[in-house]
This record gives sequence, structure tokens and C-alpha cells, in this order.
Amino acid sequence: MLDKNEWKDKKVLVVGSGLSGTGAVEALWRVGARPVLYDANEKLEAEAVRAKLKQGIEADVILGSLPDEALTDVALAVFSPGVPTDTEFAERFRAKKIPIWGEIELAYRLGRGKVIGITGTNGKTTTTSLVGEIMAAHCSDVQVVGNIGNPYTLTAPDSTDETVTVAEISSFQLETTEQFCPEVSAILNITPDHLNRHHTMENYAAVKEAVTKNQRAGQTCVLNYDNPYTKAIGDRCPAHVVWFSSSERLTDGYYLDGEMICYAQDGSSRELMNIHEMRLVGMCNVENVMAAIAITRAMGVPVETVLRVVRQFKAVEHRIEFVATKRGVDYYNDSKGTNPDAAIQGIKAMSKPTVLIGGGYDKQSEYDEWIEAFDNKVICLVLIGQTREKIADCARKHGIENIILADSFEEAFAICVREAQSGDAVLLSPACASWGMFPNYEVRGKLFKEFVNQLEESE
Ligand code: UMA
Repeated sequence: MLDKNEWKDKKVLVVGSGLSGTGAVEALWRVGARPVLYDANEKLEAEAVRAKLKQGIEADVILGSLPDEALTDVALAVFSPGVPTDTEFAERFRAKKIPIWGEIELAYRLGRGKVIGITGTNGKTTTTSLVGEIMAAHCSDVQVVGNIGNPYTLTAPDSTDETVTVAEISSFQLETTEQFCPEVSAILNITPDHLNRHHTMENYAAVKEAVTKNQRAGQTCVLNYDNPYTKAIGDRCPAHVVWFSSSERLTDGYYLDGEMICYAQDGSSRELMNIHEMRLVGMCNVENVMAAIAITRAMGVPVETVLRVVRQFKAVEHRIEFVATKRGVDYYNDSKGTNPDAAIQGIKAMSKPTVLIGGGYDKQSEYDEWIEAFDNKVICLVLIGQTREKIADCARKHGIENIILADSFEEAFAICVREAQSGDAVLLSPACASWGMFPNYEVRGKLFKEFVNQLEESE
């Protein structure tokens, strides 16, 4: 940990006044630094921004454009994850040799104890939550932080040598890491996402790789054997690599053999658990579970403890979350399926004929691969939002005939109830962000669950 005196009265410019930025201000204030909170959104009001900070915390607030004088004497900039680093704005800091850190680097420098860093395009939140629960069954001080919605900076200053921090880390957050070095890292998978920010898959994969770049031989990196990007990272990873695979029998690592999760090492292998013992559904979750087992075993948790928690663990809200069975129809909320790749995991997880709600905000995604993944399971496609026509055209091209456009979410849900027969499933997994109809995917998922829970059990 950096000595408190090193921070004393240092002027630190925090960019972004959301969750991450206000967390950074609080942490900096606590170690004696002089945080200044800046947000590019000129529509915000300084008083409202200040009100987000805990009582007693003082920080100058600057809104709108950032005057050059504001950079005078700045020792460090802390960028929120939503602030890109390849812009002229960021260049102003680099020109003045002001280091740019993000939430993860700042918290890592302020914190103590052991850190687990989990990244990947999909499955991060489920894996992070599961790892958090397994670690909590083994040690007394466990903090689950990061992209999951709990800024790492809020817990780091109180951490001790006994603390285990389980951090979900997005590519945005990895862009601004420098010395961050987790005891165990994991890259679950790398598939196209956030390309408007990272521009190319190569950049995106390189940013994800940063989670392991400072690791040493005695530390562990858990990687997906089946994904070409993570497979390639294994060849140059400085840490001890532990692989997991849902498609190949590994001679070293965690793998799926039929319905059995197995572990192979030193020429022998053993069965760990049947996937039907899990409460999570879908192959993506089998992979998340294998990764979580690999991570927590590398942290020294006894295998019995690990498997006990895995068997009890329920889906994270909005991620292929089973809601209820009503009139013989299973309802699943996968509102977090906000891009085609995440939604592919949603439909792949379904084993019954499915009425699917898709569509929403237009992020200029392509829907072909998602629709190809329907695999004859989608008996009716109910479409909403800005993208509904675009998806309908694409679905027709792929031979899907039963497509219904709805004007509201409520109408879409009513159509699902009408179309689904006993023995079917209804899945909300839209492949699109919720914006335009909802403030975020959580509100969309909660409304879906409300509708489901209001249905009568039987006719
Ligand atoms: N802002 C600027 N300048 C910019 C961009 C944004 O000043 O160039 C300001 C905005 O006006 C706004 C603030 O920054 O006031 C928002 O900051 P932010 O977008 O970084 O959001 P936070 O509320 O700080 O939340 C961030 C993460 N958000 C993003 O990465 C977009 C949260 O992840 C994370 O939970 C939180 O920090 C704590 O770590 C959310 C997310 O959507 C869940 N993540 C993406 C994902 O999962 O796909 C990566």
C-alpha cells in the first residue's frame, strides 16, 4: 500500500462523476489527497454532483469543458471506465506527463490482501458472484467489487492482509491499469463487443490480456481453452495457466465429459460433479462454473467447499435467471443479453420450445449469428423497440416465420403468454440494450419478472 503521506495534499483529477468517479473521490479523500471531480456533462449541476459524495468529503467540482488551468499541479488523473483513453482529452494529460489510472489501479495501490481479477466478454458477473460466494464460505473478509456495480475504491482503503477482493473487471477498466497484479486472474472468453470503443478485436483482446500482464510464475491465470483469443494468451502468459474446456477432454485442467465436470492433472483425472447438480442453466454457465472452480481451487479452497457452494448457487439477477413456471410455461429473464453474443448464450441455454422477446436500442449490431443459434427452438419471435424491423428482416432471411412486432413491452409480454403452451419456455433475451424504452436492462428485467409473477398459476 502507498504510504498515506505520499498522497497528502496531492491534487488528483477524477474524471466522471458516476459510481466509479465518486468512489475514487471518496478513497482519495480518505488517504489525504485533494480530489477534484470533473464531469464533461455540462447539464449536471455542481450541487447535485457534490450531493453524491458522502458527508464531510470535500472536492472541487468542474463541469463541461475542462480549462487548462485545472491541470496545473495535478499529480494524477483517475478516469472512470466510461471515459476513453485514445482521445485528445486524454492526450492533454499525457502531454503534461500526468499519469492516467482508473478505478482498478487506484484501488489496487490503496488496498491490501489478495486480489482475484475476473474479465471476459460474457459471464463475468456470474463467475465473479459465484467466486465471491465460494471465497466467503472459506474466509471471513471477502469483498466483491468492480464492474459488478460496487466500486473497488470503496473497499480498498479498509482492506487488510486478510482481505480477499474478488474484482469483476471490464475492458474499459483494464485500459487504465499499470501495476495491477491479481493473485489469480481469469479471462473467460473474448468475442466481439465494445468495438466502438476499442476499434479492433486485436485491441480489445490486448486490453483483456492486461489482467495477467504483471502476474508472476507463482500466480495463476485461468483461461478458456476453447476460445481462440484466450488460447493464444496462454502461450505467452507469465503466470501458471489453468485451462478449462467445455468441448475437449484436457489432460491438464477442468473439462466437461458428457454431463460430468472433471479435473485432470499429472496423468490422472477425476469427476467433480454432474452439471445437473447445478441450479444454473446453459453451457455458458457450465463454463462459468468450471472457471470459478479453477479460480477458487487456485486460491486454496477445499474442493468440498467449492462444490457445495456451486450446487447451491442460483443465477445472478437478469442473466438467464429462472423466474417461475406458470401454467406449465417456464419463464426466464435474460435482460442482460444486451448484445447478440450474450443473447446467443441465452437461447443456447433453453432446452424447450421457446417464445423469445428480442429487440431494443440500435447499437449497429449484426443479428445473423444470434438467429442462427436459435436452432429450431424459437417457436415465436416477439420483437420490440428501435431494432424490431431490422431483426425481423434478418430473421425472415434465416427462415423464421412466426414473427410478431409489438408496440410496447407490455404488449410483447401478453403475446408471449398467448403463444406459449404448457411445456414451452418464454425467454426475454433481447440482444439489444434497453435504452429508448427503459433507463437500463435492470428495469427491463424487473418489469418482466413483475409481469410473470402477476400471472395466475393455473387457468
Ligand atoms: N463522462 C465524462 N467524460 C466521458 C465519458 C463519461 O465526463 O468521456 C461522465 C459522464 O457524464 C457520467 C460519468 O462519466 O457522469 C459516467 O461514468 P461511467 O460511464 O464510467 O459510469 P459509472 O457510473 O462510473 O460506472 C462505471 C461502469 N460503467 C461503465 O463502464 C460504462 C460500471 O459498469 C461499473 O459498475 C462502475 O463504474 C463501478 O466499477 C457498468 C457497465 O455498463 C455496469 N459496464 C460495461 C459492461 O458491463 O458492458 C463495461
